[in-house]
Amino acid sequence: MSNRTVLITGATSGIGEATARLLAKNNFRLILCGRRKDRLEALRMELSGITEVTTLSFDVRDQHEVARAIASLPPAWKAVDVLINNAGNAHGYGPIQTGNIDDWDAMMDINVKGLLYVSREVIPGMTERHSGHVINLGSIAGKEVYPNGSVYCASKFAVDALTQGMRMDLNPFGIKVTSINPGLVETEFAMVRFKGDKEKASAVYKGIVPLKGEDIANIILYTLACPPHVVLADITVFSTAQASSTIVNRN
Ligand code: NDP
Ligand code: 8X3
Repeated sequence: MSNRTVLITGATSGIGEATARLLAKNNFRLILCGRRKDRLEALRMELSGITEVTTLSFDVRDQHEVARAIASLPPAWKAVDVLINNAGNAHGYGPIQTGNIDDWDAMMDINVKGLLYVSREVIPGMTERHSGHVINLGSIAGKEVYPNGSVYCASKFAVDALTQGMRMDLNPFGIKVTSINPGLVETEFAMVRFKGDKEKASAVYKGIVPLKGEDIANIILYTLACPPHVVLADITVFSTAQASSTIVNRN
């Protein structure tokens, strides 16, 4: 379908990993990013028989690390056509009055500032070339707030605002900007949120058929397959069992 170069943050699990696999099959060149080097290397080995793949290991919270990593890309990889800002997580679940400050910092630093740091390094190449596509992973949590999730929701509301602002600022350059806002997707997300508590994590998806990383990957591929004059600006996607952040039909 394409030989565009795509940089995916958070490619070591869940939505990012599924997207890497699907885009590889569709002939996109991949820059896979994440902190876990072993997983990046395993994915690189798996996918490099199908397409060209390179990896960058960095923590999106560290602006200097982000800048250094992206500057280290060899010339053949410097022109990023598609940036998928996917790295992110919820950390903790509970009311504001007893919130854990480290969790708050993690969510703001990763989901908001990390997205900004990566965007700041990649987007100038797109504006120079007057072409590109930025896809930000928002969430239903960036559209409606739910109890015990206020700071994660705030971080995703910020992503929503940034996506809208990017679309405006990048409009003169012909750069597409897309926001994808899923409901419940079964990935490592709940395990991270509940700090490895399997019981709490599996309860999130109990009694429903949740979305899978592959479902979001398919939407990303469809978004990328649109003709040059079409941009899917803002997509909210639920499993059929979900109607809102708080209404989930569990059997
Ligand atoms: P996963 O936990 O499966 O994946 C999260 C990814 O983000 C991992 O690859 C992880 O890589 C990366 N990441 C986390 N922290 C950092 C960091 N500090 N620096 C660099 N990379 C980091 O979750 P999902 O796949 O579900 O989440 C992907 C995106 O989708 C997130 O933005 C999430 O908010 C959003 N989303 C998820 C939903 C869900 O229900 N699962 C619903 C709506 C949106 P590593 O640890 O190797 O660094
Ligand atoms: C992830 C979806 O509902 O767990 O962004 O916040 S939710």
